[in-house]
Amino acid sequence: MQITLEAISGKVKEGIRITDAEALYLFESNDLLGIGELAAFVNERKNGKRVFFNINRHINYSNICVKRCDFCAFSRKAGEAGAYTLDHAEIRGRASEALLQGATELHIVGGLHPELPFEFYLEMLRTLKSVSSSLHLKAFTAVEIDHLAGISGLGIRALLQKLIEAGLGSLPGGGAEIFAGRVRRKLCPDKISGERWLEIMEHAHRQGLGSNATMLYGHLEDFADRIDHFRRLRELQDRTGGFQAFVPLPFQPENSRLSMERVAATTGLDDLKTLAIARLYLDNFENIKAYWVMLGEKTAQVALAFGANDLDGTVIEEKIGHDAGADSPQSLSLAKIVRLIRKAGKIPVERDTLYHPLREY
Ligand code: V47
Ligand code: SF4
Repeated sequence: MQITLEAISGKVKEGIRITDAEALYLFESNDLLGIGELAAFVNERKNGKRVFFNINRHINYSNICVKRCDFCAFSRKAGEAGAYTLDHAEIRGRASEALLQGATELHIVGGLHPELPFEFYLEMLRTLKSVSSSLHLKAFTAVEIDHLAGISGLGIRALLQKLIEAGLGSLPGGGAEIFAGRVRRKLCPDKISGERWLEIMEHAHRQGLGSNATMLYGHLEDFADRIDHFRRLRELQDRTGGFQAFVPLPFQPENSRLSMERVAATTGLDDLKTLAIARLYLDNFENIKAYWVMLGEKTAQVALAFGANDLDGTVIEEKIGHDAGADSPQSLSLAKIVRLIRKAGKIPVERDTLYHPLREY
């Protein structure tokens, strides 16, 4: 049968999965509104008019990293200008501030530090939990988990168990970049492979740790690579059900080696289409997050009409996107998030990290 948007729409409405060829057809189509309408239909069927957000704070404990991913404007070598590592007192101070501002979650990630001992990470989690046992610690990408396995000498299962005992609540979705080896070898040649990222997530899910999944797009990949990424996530989600949300991350082109190669920022059309196709393809993901830090507030708001049901959070002190030139503000107030969602004709719902509703506005 010939692939058309009408045929895809018929399948989707019957709850039948779209194929890779159909996803490619959608990526190559310029019928943004047709694709968006279908994604919005699927989203409303799952989530009604409710749009989630949470109150969180990012803590990037160190930007010192032994890797040099071509797209990253955040990392520094030890001793380089701008390199920093927060000590536990500073980390505790940030958590206390976050608590006063109503945060329920801390999003904690950093570079792969050449010298910090494993105990630093355990102590960091314990310190944060001692600020308030109710703060959810969403910490360490699969790339950091692999690094911690290396420095602790532990297998992934034993390592995760120790981190859980110290207070880890879930894993963020970073480090996935793009799984396809051909692109990954150019983009971040010495980072763990896509296969290893998926293996670590599978371990985490089987140990009861939820996680998110990201995809960094708009650099060297093509549409087939994005679909390959989606397919591997959908397959893992079929096996474990452990992914809480999918978060597409548009490449921010400033201050990195990749920007020297004149990779331009993504367009609004590409951002909205990618979100909408993610909603259609990833039929086993409940939540598609429009991450306003990288999309910008206005595109993130419009994304709510293209299949997204989560605006992430109030996000205080984000560094990774802002070091790479993201021109969104450093944080959004609760009032502003609520307004963005209401003005999109939706109902704002504050959630916790595990997507339990806390308060409807
Ligand atoms: O892994 C790095 C990406 C990620 C750039 O799980 C860049 O809820 C764009 O994963 N342009 C970290 N992206 C951020 C992240 C994240 C953010 C928000 C929510 C969640 C979640 C996860 O940022 C990295 C990398 O993929 N990144 N540099 C850049 N120049
Ligand atoms: Fe290091 Fe992560 Fe930046 Fe790569 S993306 S250089 S691993 S901080």
